[in-house]
Amino acid sequence: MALLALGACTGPAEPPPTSTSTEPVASEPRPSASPTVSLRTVAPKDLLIGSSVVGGGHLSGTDHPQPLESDAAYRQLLATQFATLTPENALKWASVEPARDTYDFAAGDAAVAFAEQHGEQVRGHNLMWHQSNPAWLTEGGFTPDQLRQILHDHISTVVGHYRGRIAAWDVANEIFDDYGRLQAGDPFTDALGVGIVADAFRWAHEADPAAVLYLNDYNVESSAAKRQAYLDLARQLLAQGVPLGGMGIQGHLSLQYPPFPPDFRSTLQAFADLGLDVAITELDVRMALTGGEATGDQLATQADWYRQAVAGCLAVARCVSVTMWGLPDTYSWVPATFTGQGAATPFIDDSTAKPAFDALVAALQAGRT
Ligand code: 9MR
Repeated sequence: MALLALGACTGPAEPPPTSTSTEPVASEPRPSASPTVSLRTVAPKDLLIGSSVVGGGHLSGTDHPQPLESDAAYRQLLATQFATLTPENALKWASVEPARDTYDFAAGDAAVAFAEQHGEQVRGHNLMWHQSNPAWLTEGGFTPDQLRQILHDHISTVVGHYRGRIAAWDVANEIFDDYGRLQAGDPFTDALGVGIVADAFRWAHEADPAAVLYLNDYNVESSAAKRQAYLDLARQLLAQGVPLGGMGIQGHLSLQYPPFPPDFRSTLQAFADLGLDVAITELDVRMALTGGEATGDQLATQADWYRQAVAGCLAVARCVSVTMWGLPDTYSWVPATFTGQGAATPFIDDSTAKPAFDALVAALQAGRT
């Protein structure tokens, strides 16, 4: 099969690596052409390849692009390349319940309808988190009992609204810090302790018994303490009969911290061994940019990291999906969050793929190992 039309060497000459560079030296083609192959077509049937739907909803503090509304090439990219989509912001608390008991499903509905129109699944993100909560919730002075009621009503309403249409939900997002302690700032675990997580899963299950319900976090593959906290919690929840169905490994990786996380695959396997589905839910590989540009060497290393992430998922039978976050680079969350960093996704813009795209195609074509 002649599937790869990417990789022609069209870019400028690379600057020599500096003596302080931590990136491996390699020569690799510069990014080039629009993809002529679809990731979802080359992926094995039992591995869904996905993307977030950037923007969506109305979070204060950041000016989010809304390309699903305004950018036809972006819609084309999402429609042709992926088998699962995750609204990046549209279903967060501040977007979906901006005032108490007042719900705004417009952006979420648009993303879900788009996915359905193109035969794609949807992951719902998220139902409790320490960020992107509305002021009415965080500054409302609610008692623990009131917070319990508020969380119940939110989960029942939001999950119920999409009953049968959202295949998997990130129920509890980033509830532990990198030391394995409860993450401060989540209004619900702050007030009610980790026990509220079990209730959140039960309420989500009542609202949509068919949805697979996930814990979800970053650095699980690199922080042993965080990983252990999740393994312990998952065991407890399962022992109590809580409808926990999966563990989401976000996969926000950085070339500034080489090598590729050595425990990536064994982390997926450890959760699979508990009987859970596992998913890579927010994969991206950011890097420090010199003069706003990635070097060929950086792009080659990035491609290899994308390959390793997908290969890790393919090696674990219960790994069901790999979702990339905030693509293409022009819409990624990274530059606004990490000054001087970016180029984190496999696409420069809506129609220009990078070496990471070739690596994804090759890894997916290799199939399950
Ligand atoms: O990419 C998201 C960005 O657009 C939002 O401003 C930000 C705050 O809501 O959240 C980003 O996505 C995060 C995700 O929801 C949870 N894991 C970390 C992601 C990157 O910060």
